[in-house]
Amino acid sequence: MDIRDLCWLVKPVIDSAIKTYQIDTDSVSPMIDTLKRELEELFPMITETSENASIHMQEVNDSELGEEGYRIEKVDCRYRISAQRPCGLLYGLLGLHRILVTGRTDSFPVTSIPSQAIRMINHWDNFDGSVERGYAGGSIFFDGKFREDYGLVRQYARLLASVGINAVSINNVNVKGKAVFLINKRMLADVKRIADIFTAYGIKLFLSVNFAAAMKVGGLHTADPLDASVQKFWTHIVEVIYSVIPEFGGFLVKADSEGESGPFTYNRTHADGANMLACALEPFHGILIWRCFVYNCNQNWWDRETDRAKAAYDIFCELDGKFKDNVILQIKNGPIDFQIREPVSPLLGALRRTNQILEFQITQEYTGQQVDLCYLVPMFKEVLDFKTGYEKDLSVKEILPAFSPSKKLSGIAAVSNVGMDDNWTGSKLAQLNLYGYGRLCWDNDLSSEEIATDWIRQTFYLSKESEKQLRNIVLTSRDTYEDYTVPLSVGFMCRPGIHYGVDIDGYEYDRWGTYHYADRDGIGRDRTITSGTGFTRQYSDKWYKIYENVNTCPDELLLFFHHVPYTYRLQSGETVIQHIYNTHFRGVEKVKEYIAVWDELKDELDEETYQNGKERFKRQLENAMNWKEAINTYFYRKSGISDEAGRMIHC
Ligand code: GCV
Repeated sequence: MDIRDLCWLVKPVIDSAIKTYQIDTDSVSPMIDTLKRELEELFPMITETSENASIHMQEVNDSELGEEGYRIEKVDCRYRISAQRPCGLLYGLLGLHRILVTGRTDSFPVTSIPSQAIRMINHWDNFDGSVERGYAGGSIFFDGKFREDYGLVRQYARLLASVGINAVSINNVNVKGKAVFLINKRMLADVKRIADIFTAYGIKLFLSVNFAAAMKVGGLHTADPLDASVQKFWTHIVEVIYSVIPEFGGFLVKADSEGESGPFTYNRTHADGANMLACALEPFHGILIWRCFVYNCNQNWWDRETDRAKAAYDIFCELDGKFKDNVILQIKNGPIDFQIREPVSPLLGALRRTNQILEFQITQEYTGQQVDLCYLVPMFKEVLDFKTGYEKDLSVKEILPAFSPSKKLSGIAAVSNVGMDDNWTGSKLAQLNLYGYGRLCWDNDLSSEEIATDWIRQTFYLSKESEKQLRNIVLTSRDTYEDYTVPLSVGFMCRPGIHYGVDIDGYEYDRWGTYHYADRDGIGRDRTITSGTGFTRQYSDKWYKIYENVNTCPDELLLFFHHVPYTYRLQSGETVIQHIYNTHFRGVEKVKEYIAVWDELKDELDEETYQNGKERFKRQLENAMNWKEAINTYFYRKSGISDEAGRMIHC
C-alpha cells in the first residue's frame, strides 16, 4: 500500500501550543486506538499526558449530545472535547482539526450533533474489480478476489469518518458473479477484515445481497419469500454472518429492478420480500435496507400510459406501515434516476409509517462522470430543503426522522465516487462531492458555500483571492452543467448505456421509459392529471396544484411535467426555444471562463492537481460544445425558429 492522496486531511496542525493530549474514558473500544492514531497523524507534535493536556478528550453523561455528538470548548489555550461515546470523541477530534485548519476559530464553544442518524455510502463495486458507474478506476475492495489493501481501506475509513459517515455497503446492488457468495462463510473472513477497519472508525459495514441467493447460493428451487425453506436459508446465512462479524450492519437489496429478481417473481409484495430478510436479521439487531428503485424497464416507447416516474409511489405507498421495525426503505431523490434536474420523489412525505433513507448519487453518472465539473451539494440541498406540503409543510430533511417510526433508522445514503485512481475520484475537484455529501449529511443546514470554502481550505494552499475564484467555479458548476446539457428538466438526452455525451434521441424509441416527446410543435412529457399520466397527483395538494398548472410550474421543471410549444413563454420571460439556445451558448462560455480561472491558479496549485484540472476542463469544453451544437441544431430543425441573437447554429 502506498499513501495516496490524503485529500482534505492533508494538512496536519503544527502548533507549538498544542503538544499534549489526554483521553478520559472507561470504554473499551477499538476507537480509542483510532483516536490515538488520529491524534498522532493530525497533530504530529503531540504526546500523551495525564494532566493539563492541550487537547483533553472526555466521555461525559450529556444526553443533549446523543450517541455521536460532541462539544469542543476552548479554555485558555487548551481544547476540551466532550462526548458520550468514543465515536463522538473521534468526530470531535476531526472537527477540531477542521476548525483549526480552516481558521474558523471564532466558533468555540462548538456543539455539534448530526442532523441524520444514518449517513451512509453505497458502493457499486463488483467482485471482478469493476465499479458500476465508477469513474475513478477499479474497486478499492475487490480485484477478482479481495484486494486485501487494508492500508487503503483504512485511509478511506478515516476520510469517511472525518466527514461523519457512519455506514457503508461495499458491493454493488446489482449483486452478480462471485459477489453473490459474499454471504458464505469462506468469504466472510475477508469481509470481516474490512469490517474491523470500518468499525474502528465508527462505520457499520453492510452487504448488498441478491434476492435470489436462496437459489444461487442455497441451491433451492425458489426464492419465494413466503417459502419456509427460503426463510430457513436466510436465517442460517444471517446466523453465520453474525458469528463471524458481530458488528455487521445488515443488508441492502435491489429487487424487481433492471433485471434483478424480487418478490414480484412470486406474486408477493415488496413488504413480503423485505420482511422475510428483516426477520432473519432481527435477532441480531441487523437492518434491512430495501430500495424503492423499482420500475418496468421493458416499456413500449409508444405506450403513453405507463409513466416510470409513477412506479415507486404506486408500489410502495400502499405498503406504508406494513414493513417490520428493522426495515428501511431507500428512496432515490427523484422519481426517475439521478438526473441533473428532477422534481423531488413524491414518496418523500407520503410515507408516514415506514423507516426511510433518502438516496443520492455522488458518482457523476448523469452529471459529468468526473470529467465535467459538477458540485452536487447545491442539488442535494434543494432536495433536503424541499418543503413537502405535508404536515406543517415539513421539509425532506425534517420528514426523514419525523416520518420514520424509529428516528435511529432514518437518514441519507449516496453512491460512492471513489476508485483506485491516485486521487480517489479521478478528478481532484470531484473529491469535493464526497466531502460535501458527508458534511451536509452531518449538518443539513450548512450552506453549499461554507462546505466548499472548508474543503478548499483543507485541501489547497490558496490566497484569499484564489480561494474565492475557485469557490465561484464550483458554486456555479451545477448550473453550468445543466445549461449545456438538459434544458428545463427534460432529461435523458445522453448516450444510452454510458450516460455521457449528447444523443438526443438515444432513449426516445427505447424501452426505458424516459422520453422527451420533441416534435415540430413542442417538447416535454405531460404528467398532469388533466391530460397526461397523472403523476402530479402523487404530490401533496400544495405541489399538485403548482405542478399541474403550466403557469405555476417552476421553469426549471417545466418539461418534466408539461408538453409545451417552443414558443411557450417561461416565467423568466424567455420562450422555451430561446431558453434552449441561450443556456447552451452560455454553458460553453462558462466552461471557457473556468479554464481561464484555472490557468490563473496554476502557480498556487501543485503540478499534479493543475494538470488534472486542465485535462478535465479541456474535455469538459469539448463535451459542452458537442452538446451545444447538437441540441441547438436539433431544436432549430424541429422548430424552424431562429435564435433571436442571430448566433451561429449549424444545420
Ligand atoms: C446499480 C441506474 C444506473 C444503474 C444502477 C441503477 C440503480 O439505472 O444506470 O447502473 O444500477 O440506477 O440505481 O440500481
